[in-house]
Amino acid sequence: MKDIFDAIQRCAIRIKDAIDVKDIGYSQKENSSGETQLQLDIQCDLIIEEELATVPSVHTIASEEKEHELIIRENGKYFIAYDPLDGSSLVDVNLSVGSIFGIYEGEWGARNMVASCYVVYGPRVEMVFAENKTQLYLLQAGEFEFVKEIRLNEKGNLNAPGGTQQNWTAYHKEMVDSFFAEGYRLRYSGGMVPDLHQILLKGGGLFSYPATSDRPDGKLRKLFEVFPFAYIFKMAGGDAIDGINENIMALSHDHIHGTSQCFFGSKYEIARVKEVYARNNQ
Ligand code: P6P
Repeated sequence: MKDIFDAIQRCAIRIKDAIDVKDIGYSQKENSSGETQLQLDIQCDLIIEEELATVPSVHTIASEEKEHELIIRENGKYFIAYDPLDGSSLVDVNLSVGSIFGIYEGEWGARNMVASCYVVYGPRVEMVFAENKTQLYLLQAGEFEFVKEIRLNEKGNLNAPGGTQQNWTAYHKEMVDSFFAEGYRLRYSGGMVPDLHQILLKGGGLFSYPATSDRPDGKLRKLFEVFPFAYIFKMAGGDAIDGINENIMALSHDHIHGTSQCFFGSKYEIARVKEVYARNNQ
């Protein structure tokens, strides 16, 4: 696993340099989700492909920016799904963005996840890596230095409600509002990585991206985004669910770009989501 950790560090340093250049125009291409790709999306995808391809333990990689997986070496052990630059459209308004990595052993699938990682490119570049615990690293003078283990409080006070509100179900809106009525603060930038990073580092809260009338299967991708953050939150003493199944890490995926509604947070908030969704999906 250390060879993967080291490769992700090299990716992060190269991607940070790529972000710092001035031209971030759109390409003429679309990704598998029909989103127009920034030149930067394509560049960051190539950086990660180059670096992961040098790692002997890697079998196959899959990018959110590419339709199909790429077999690197048949005798490899790990399958790595990555979102090269999540929230990349926020770069041109100078908001934080991130890279997300899901590391699966032997085959794709939540049950095979053995580690996950994200890098957040903001005023500072930080990395969170979860294997048996969730650990924070800070990029300083070209090296990622260990900072601390991240542990969530039982209850937080940040509320990050994703999705188009006019397309929420009535019971989801009622649930989101119930947290505001308890004094929770709205913290939502539209970037999954910084929005979840804030909840992790500020002790807790709730990030939600529900099924909506325009996105009945949710927006966020299981292999690239949902399972990696679910793993990170669970290893940090929080929880994650899809609102329907008991265990999100037992969810199957119909194809590598499959999506799911998802909720990540402290135990108190996730218990509320479970109760509301169970009551309204009987
Ligand atoms: P909405 C960015 O495009 C992204 O994939 C995630 O980073 C983010 O959490 C979500 O979409 C934001 O979606 O519909 O709330 O703008």
